[in-house]
Amino acid sequence: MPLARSLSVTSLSGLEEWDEEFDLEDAVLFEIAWEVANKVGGIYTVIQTKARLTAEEWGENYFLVGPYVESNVRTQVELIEPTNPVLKRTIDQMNASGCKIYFGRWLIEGSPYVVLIDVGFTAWSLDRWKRELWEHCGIGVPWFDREANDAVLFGFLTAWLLGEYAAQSEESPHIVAHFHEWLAGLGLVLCRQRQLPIATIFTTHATLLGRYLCAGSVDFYNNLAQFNVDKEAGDRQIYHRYCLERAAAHCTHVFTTVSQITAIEAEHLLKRKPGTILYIKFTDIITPNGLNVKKFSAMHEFQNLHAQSKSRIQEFVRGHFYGHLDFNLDKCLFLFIAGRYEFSNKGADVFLEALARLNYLLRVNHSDVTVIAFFIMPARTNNFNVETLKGQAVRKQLWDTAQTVKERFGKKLYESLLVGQLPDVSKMLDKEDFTIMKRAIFATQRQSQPPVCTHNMLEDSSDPILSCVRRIGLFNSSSDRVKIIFHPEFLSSTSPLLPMDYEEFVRGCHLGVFPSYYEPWGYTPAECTVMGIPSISTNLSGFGCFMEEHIADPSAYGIYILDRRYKGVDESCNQLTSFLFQFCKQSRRQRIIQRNRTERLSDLLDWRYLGRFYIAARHMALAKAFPDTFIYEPEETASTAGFRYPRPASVPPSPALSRHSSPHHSEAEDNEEDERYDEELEAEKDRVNIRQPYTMPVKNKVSA
Ligand code: G6P
Ligand code: 1S3
Repeated sequence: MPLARSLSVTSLSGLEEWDEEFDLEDAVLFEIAWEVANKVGGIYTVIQTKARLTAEEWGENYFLVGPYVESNVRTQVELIEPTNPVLKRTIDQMNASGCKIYFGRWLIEGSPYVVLIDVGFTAWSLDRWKRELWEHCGIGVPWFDREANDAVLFGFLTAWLLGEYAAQSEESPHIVAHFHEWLAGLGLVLCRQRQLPIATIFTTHATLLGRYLCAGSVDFYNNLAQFNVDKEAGDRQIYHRYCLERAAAHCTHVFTTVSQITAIEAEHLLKRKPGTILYIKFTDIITPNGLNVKKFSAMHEFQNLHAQSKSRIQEFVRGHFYGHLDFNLDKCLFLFIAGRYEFSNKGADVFLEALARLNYLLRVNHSDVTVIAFFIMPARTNNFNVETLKGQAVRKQLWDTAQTVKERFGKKLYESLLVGQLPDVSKMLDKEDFTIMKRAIFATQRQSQPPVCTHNMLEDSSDPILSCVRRIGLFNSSSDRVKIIFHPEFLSSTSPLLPMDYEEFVRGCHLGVFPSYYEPWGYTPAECTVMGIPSISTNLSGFGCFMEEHIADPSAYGIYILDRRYKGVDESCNQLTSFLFQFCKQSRRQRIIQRNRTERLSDLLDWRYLGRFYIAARHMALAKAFPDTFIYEPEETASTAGFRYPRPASVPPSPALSRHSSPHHSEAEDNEEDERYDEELEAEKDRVNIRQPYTMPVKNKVSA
């Protein structure tokens, strides 16, 4: 019996209500990726956050397929018997033929079903499958590339699974198989080569060659059309991987990627533009990455969370800079960059250079602001360094000392009050108290500067961040207004040093800085946005371009977009320095207003809004693979105008505009300014919450 599945999304402020009813017949969706229940990078976030919405739409007919990794399964998956009888027969049949396939529920929002394949268990088939791959597809995979070997095993096993599912179905099924990234791409190629009745989608989250080329010293975007792709891939010893990726991109019914900029890259490097279907040229379909946006019942709850998390970071800073706390923590701004450690692709090089220039500007302008820039990028280490651990121990000791003296003080005060006397404050602290305190203060004396790096690096002398810090001379000295802390490990709430998880840490910071050169999408600034934390991204990142397209004045909303496309590195560094310097000049009130504006953009990044592009891709694929059953109607394809957040009603929070008329301003003037801002804030809220008409680039509709 046909299943009518509907999805209703009506709660997005300012964005079009979305209420669709469409008939998916008996269609089944398999979504295949190496990062299903297996965190490696950004694709995990895509799949994990999108699962709830996809499960709402496809219900019992949605299956994620990934590799079986025992440690992940132990913590994230509840293994159960397959619920779907066809899938049960499929898995039983494969397990009886020498495979090891598990079925379970992934314990995340939406609790989707997962089919997990133990690729190692079938490694004995590797050589046979490689030969088949060579004979049928002309792709040779060398023995030494372990990741590519896994891709071969995973590819053959997923194609087997899908083929078996089709064979076990009583009536001819309508299967959609959505493959992510080259590691999963071979399954798609084999489905097509074996002519299985499956609608296929391939999403690339970055191109292999793009990532490799950008990491070298290549003027990537100006030469996109000129690269000799085969030679470049061969030179980098990734030709076989490149072939797997390109084959998947060309075999698929629908090819998508996460941003317009990566679509252009794919067109030149993979020789197919995402969204086009062979012969029928549908409009481009880009599937931008979304997030599950958490809504608080109290509108300003996220501001309170910022204050709480900030105070925890301040505690860490107190320890890290012990003996050198000669700056005002209340005037200290926390900046951070985080992600995979690709020094120049992620823009850590530009950030460091801009920090050096900012340090100079803050010093010559006698600013009382101190900037602490955190670099959270995992590198090879052998644990925390002694000096950093000592810092936190000293802080703890000072805290304990203060508590001891406070208790002794309190006891004396209490005794004095008991006998009906006001205490003689000069005698409240005795010699012993002073000894305790002096001893504690002596312990805080330190000969060295506060360390730049929190860990012992294995490649200290050649590490790119540390080498750059040495060159620009930002060593956390007292005269520096910009301090640097390099934490070469992802954050964890169980860390003895900075016991915070990533989300908590981001909430406590003031600004995320992501000046990437190569960034197909970029989750880090998106995560900042939904937490109400302003960020800097670039017009070479998918996120930056997306925000530029949808917001009339991004910087007014705390979305700073650095120009790395039309400017040289030096100019980009200057622009970044200027963004940072302007940010440092904001008052607390301006920062609060800006955070409110940033947080209001969350709906734009919610899967409840962005999920529609995935839906459109699936409909396109169904229509292409099963034209007798499904018709895709690309209505309004000409319009790509889309939604645009208007310029905020009030002036952007520019420091220049908020200066007091006289240096000796009165309290009344202060209050007046506060009231003005509150009114502006209210006006903005009303303005942005008006429902704006939204025109979808493509209208998703499948008629049965
Ligand atoms: C939030 C809190 C305020 C706090 C402010 C600090 O808005 O609700 O109580 O004063 O954060 O902002 P800042 O930008 O200085 O960290
Ligand atoms: C990729 O992960 P990355 O950090 O290596 O995929 C992510 C998810 O689509 C994307 O956000 C990121 O830009 C890509 O680079």
